[in-house]
Amino acid sequence: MHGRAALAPGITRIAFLALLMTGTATIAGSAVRAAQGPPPPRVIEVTVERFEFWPSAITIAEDETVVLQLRSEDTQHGFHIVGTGTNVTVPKRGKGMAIATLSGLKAGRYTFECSRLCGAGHNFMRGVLIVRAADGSTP
Ligand SMILES: [Cu+2]
Repeated sequence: MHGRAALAPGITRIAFLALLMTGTATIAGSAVRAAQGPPPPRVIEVTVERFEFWPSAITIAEDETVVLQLRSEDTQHGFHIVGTGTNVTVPKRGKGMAIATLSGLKAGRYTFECSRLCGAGHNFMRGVLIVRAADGSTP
């Protein structure tokens, strides 16, 4: 116990220094990005499980780019926004996530649904995407 305790301070100091340097590099990177272009898109996390999406209502703005990160809590599912080209497979729990980037959608209400057969309630697995118009009104 005593032997280990004597070693620890040195290791901790090196780890802290490395952390400090990494942190500095990250902050510098963000500053450069901010000066060069628009802020990164908004990320919305969506949980998918039999037989629902959460949140089941998502609101975005017409001129906004949004990244949806979809994770399953059980089996494989799909995420399809009816009337758009968005249709991704959401891997089963623990196997990662699906990414759907939304941009350039016209104002309106879109239905999204599961597009991979996942069980008895599959056909009821739906939600709504509301795209607000540029003037802020909701269709
Ligand atoms: Cu399904």
